[in-house]
Amino acid sequence: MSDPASLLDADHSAPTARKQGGQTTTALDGGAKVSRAAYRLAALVPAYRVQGTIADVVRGVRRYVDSVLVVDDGSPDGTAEAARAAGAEVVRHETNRGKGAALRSGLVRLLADGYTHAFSVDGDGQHLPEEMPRLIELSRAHPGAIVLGARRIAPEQAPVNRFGNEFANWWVSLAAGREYRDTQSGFRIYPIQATLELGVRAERYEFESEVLILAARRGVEVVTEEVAVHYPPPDERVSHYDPWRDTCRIIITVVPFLIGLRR
Ligand SMILES: Nc1nc2c(ncn2[C@@H]2O[C@H](COP(=O)(O)OP(=O)(O)OP(=O)(O)O)[C@@H](O)[C@H]2O)c(=O)[nH]1
Ligand SMILES: [Mg+2]
Repeated sequence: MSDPASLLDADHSAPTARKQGGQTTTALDGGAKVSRAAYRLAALVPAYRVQGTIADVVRGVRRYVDSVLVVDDGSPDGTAEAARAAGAEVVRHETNRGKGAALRSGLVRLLADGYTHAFSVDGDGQHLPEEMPRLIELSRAHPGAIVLGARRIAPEQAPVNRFGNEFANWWVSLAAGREYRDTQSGFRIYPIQATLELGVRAERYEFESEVLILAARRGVEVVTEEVAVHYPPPDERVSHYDPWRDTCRIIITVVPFLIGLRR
């Protein structure tokens, strides 16, 4: 496994890279130019009522990134305090606005702070920090791309979620016009500016689906890498995902693309 420090410092120059004003830029498929020399990565953790897990998440991910931003989305518990005590910067929404709204707030804040890339990691501890280096390496090699960590979920780990995931994958892939293996994974690296420019509207869990549909339609590359995840036993799991409500929201996001109301 790569040493985190080398990932932060390495300069992976691609064959198409060329020097421009002292910085190396690379022309990408969508015409976007990303400065390789200026690659700056922060972790972005959307968090809602995760006071029991957030400190470990912050400590786990900070080894691999320049800083950790937690967006506490109106949690009534001690999520924000625990995140701060573990060394994260915290942005707080006064009321709960949803995972998508939290990710968008975080992306805007990180861009203003000079970061080029954001590694989104769930606050409930399901994502494994040790899986980050491979994705970071891919992101450095494809700085204009969204790097997607496709979760390896064993059938016995989450039978209900599995059906919902397959269902969402099918619809989202149809609207995107290309096949995606895991459209719901929140373990991703976003090129911040390009992602904000997609104009994603979703406020809740549909954010992840809408990003992938818009990315496919606008020519933003998506690179997928399989990752392991941790699923605690069902009685210990805290999930805010409501299979009916949130799956309906995904369908409502997808349909306008299918009937030509959105492009
Ligand atoms: N900011 C914010 N984060 C949220 C909200 N709902 C969920 N999250 C975070 O999003 C991440 C994923 O939420 P989960 O409820 O675990 O959803 P999931 O991982 O897709 O579903 P499970 O497989 O059931 O765990 C966690 O880090 C939550 O803290 C919200 O309303 N606002
Ligand atoms: Mg979860």
